[in-house]
Amino acid sequence: IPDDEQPSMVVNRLLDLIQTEEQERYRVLVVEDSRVASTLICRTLTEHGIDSHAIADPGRLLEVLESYRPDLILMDMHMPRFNGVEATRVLRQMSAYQTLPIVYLSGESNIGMQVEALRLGGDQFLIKPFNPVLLAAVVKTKIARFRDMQRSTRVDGLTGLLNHSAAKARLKAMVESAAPGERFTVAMIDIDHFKAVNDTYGHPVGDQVIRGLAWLLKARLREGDLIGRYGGEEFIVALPGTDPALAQTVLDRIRVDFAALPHTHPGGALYATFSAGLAAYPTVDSAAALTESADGALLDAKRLGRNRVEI
Ligand code: GH3
Ligand code: MG
Ligand code: MG
Ligand code: MG
Ligand code: MG
Repeated sequence: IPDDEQPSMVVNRLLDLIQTEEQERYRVLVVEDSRVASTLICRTLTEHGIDSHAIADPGRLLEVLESYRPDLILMDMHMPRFNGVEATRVLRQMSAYQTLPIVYLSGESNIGMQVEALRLGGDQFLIKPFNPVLLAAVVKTKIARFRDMQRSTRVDGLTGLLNHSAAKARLKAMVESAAPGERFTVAMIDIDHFKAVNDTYGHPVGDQVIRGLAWLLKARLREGDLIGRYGGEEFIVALPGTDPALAQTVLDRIRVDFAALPHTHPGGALYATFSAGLAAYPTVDSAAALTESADGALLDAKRLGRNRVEI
């Protein structure tokens, strides 16, 4: 790979490969007091398909982080009102920004200062004037890894659904951001007599049953619906804009199809069922009360004989 200013086709191709499967474009916040520098940085990022937003005053950092939600910060070091290193140190004390990639892009050539900047929370140090290809590569690779890491803390490994804490957080956000008059229904779903499946066919076959239900839920529900694996063989679902009667119809169809879904095991196929309980927002108006109420309805469904959906 040549290291002159003109990137070869090979280098450009390598860069393109870094961001291929992501649907959401990468977002970079540029903190830079020089207008000339920030224009050049943002143009370079745009040329590589990366969105950016520039601020000259780190005093606005927290407010802009909230609204723009960048995947990475490109941080200048020396700015009139505030120091980039100080800003970074402050961000690292906030739980929300502990792992956000922060890359310095500064004219500071003193190695001691650079090391200190990294020690206080920076992830990498790039020097001005910058090489545009190196800048794009650093930004893309850092963001790709950051997104992978964020994803792995939210997603359940067996099913690919949101895990317990991510599903809970999503439900809480649904309640907090609900507009007046908005409604949705929450369902707690639990596979029936699942212990017997494990005891009879073994844990790996039990896992396949769990994955089967996860697949069916993903296939049948909409893009904006919340689907999470709440516990071992328990799932949580929330259907925006859906009243309990409609949610019951939707889940009843899934229930019937799940009961007919064969799960193969070495000796043939087994069939499983689930029970579900529903709770409706805003009749029930907090995330905790919604899961509790849906859990109560689930218990009713179990008592009433299982393989049914109760409100
Ligand atoms: P019920 O109809 O009342 O829900 O009966 P159940 O047997 O499904 O209820 P219970 O909650 O007692 O059993 C759930 C079982 O799920 C117990 C646990 O060993 C099993 N389990 C939990 N997580 C997993 C998992 O990830 N994989 C497998 N294969 N089994 C799991
Ligand atoms: Mg500066
Ligand atoms: Mg259970
Ligand atoms: Mg149980
Ligand atoms: Mg169960």
